[in-house]
Amino acid sequence: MTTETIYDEALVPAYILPDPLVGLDGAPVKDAHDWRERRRPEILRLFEQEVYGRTPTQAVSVRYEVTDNTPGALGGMAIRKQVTLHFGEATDGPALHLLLYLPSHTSGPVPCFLGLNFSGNHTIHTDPAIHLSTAWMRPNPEGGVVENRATVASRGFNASRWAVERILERGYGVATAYCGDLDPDYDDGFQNGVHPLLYAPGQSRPAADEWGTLGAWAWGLSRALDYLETDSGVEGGRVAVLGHSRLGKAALWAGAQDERFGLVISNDSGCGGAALARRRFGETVERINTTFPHWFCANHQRYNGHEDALPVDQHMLLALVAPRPLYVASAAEDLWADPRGEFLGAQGASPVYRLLGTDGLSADEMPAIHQPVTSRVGYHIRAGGHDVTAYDWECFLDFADLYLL
Ligand code: GTR
Repeated sequence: MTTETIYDEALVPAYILPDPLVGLDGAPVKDAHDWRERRRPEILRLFEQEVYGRTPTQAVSVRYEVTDNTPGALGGMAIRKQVTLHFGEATDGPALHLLLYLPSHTSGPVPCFLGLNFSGNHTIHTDPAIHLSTAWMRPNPEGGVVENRATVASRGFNASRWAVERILERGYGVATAYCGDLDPDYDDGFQNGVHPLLYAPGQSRPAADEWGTLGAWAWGLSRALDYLETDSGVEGGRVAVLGHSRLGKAALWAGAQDERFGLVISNDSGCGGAALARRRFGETVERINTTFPHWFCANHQRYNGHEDALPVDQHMLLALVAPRPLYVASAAEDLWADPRGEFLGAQGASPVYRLLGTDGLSADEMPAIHQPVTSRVGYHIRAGGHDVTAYDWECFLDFADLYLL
């Protein structure tokens, strides 16, 4: 690694952000139509080519297998469903195991939060009826992972990150699936997970401008949404996609590409998520591409140490969500994810929101801790470190009450 990590605002280099409202040819975006027809597709293409890689568009056959449909779960407050999405024709092909809780006390379809989890559905709650994942897991001895597999000791390990009861109480559903079902989180040259299913004949790994692991995770979020749209308990047009950290990056990329998501929430997504790359504060493009060479497309490696050469920055990813509501959450001690860079990302997306006739982020300055900004682009910074807390969920729910309509 060539440079020290920057944790001091005074060391952030001067930079000029690309203007989301000026095309590559230098022509300013004239109006909403021009954004929609010209600049938005251009920005999307740039993120495909230079950052996350292109997502294959060919259809994959998907078979839904309902393995659990239980009213009266969680002491009576929830309907629990577990549905396996089998991709492709092969019986041993990749499959996404979706866990869905819906509130018992509502009648009719409800709005829903959808996000991937890090370590299996069984970690998000102690509910013993959640199927224990049998998939490969990253090493995590404290989390009950033994030889890259979950054990019963993993149950509920990440429950503090999923305010399931609170979400249900407030009238929302919550759906989640393990990211590793889509692509295990290690660099294997894309031989496992869903990539091979979508290779062209004779292809054995993605081209330099084709999807990496974040792309596969985002693709899976859209497949999960396909299912949720068919579930009579869920209001298909009111699904919020969210994610924490690497899964926040995936949620943003999913929300940018798939406009069916009615609300997009990033929690501590940092570098490659909501934080501006050009600030080089905390994690940098070079660091992330070195530690996680499989997350982005191969072309992204060109920008290691050359952030200014990127034709985009992350505010433009956020702008792709416009005019849909967007919420960015940071944590004060999570300097690796650059909270200020995340705030500036949200702010930088705002001109696009305004062009489209809505408000963007209403704050000119970063708000104080625990002072959420609730304009159509929302933002908060809370005390503490890299995590998803009850406070974060309370803010997401308040924001969803306002905008996931
Ligand atoms: C870190 C990585 C971050 C973030 C985080 C996480 O190691 O550098 O970009 O994604 O992991 O996912 O918790």
